[in-house]
Amino acid sequence: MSTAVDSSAINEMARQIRRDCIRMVVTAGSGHPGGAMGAAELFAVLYGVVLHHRSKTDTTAGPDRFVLSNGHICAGWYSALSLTGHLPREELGTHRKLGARLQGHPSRHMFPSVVETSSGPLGQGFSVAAGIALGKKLRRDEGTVFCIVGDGELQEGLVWETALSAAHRQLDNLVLIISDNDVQIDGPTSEIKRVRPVAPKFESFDWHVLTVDGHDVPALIDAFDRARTVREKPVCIVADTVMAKGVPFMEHDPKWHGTCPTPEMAERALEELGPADGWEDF
Ligand SMILES: Cc1ncc(C[n+]2csc(CCOP(=O)(O)OP(=O)(O)O)c2C)c(N)n1
Repeated sequence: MSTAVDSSAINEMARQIRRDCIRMVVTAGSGHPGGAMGAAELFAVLYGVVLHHRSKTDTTAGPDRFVLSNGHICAGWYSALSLTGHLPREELGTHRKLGARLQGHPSRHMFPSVVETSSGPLGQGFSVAAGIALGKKLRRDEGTVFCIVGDGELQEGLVWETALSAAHRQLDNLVLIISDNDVQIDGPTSEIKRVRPVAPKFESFDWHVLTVDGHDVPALIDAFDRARTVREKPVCIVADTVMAKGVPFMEHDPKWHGTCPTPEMAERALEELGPADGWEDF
């Protein structure tokens, strides 16, 4: 159990993830800052508190496993990996560069010791995560498979095939985290193709559902603790998040799904986030 955690350190980690997202996208000249910044506490809590890995260099060695199904928000994931010793900090400057490990969508080919499956085609990562969980069950392996998806991603049919299969197989070693920010690439999810309310949909598919403020670190830690105790059902954590959280002029705006800020905007955004504290910028 993770009760004795200093949540102020995890909040600080989330703030650094947001700074890194802005700087990575601006350094690359393109990318997806908004969803990544909105999921900063999810990455910070997972990598700072929840995930147990035998190896810093090979997280696929278990016992826990992680899949980022909404691969476009990988800037936040790479930042969390760098802040917890899985990557050199300076490698963040190679994001989206040809030949780099830190591709614009996670590449298993380029980074096999961390990326369980390449992701970008929405829905696919979740189905692979469920397959990993089933494999672990069949081998009676310890550990849990954690997978993040976006709310727009829930529009994919594959998500619901996977949800059916995971409940049928009673995959209680699978935890799905939905970053429910009501934003997708072209606008508000509720206007494009409504997926809310999400919790009753997963409940009706026989999942155990927890709903939580996705920026509340103690509440997230508690949800992950509870998720590990559920038996005979997969667990879905519906995390209420804000696109581009932490930078008021970017928050909630679908533009920041996949737009690179100008250098002037980036400067303003970094000012809003406050200076690096405890970590060096890469
Ligand atoms: C199968 C598939 N269809 C379409 C796309 C194009 N696409 C990329 S991201 C995205 C929207 C995803 O929305 P959400 O998961 O809510 O992401 P957020 O805006 O919150 O980052 C779409 C439609 C894709 N990557 N894969």
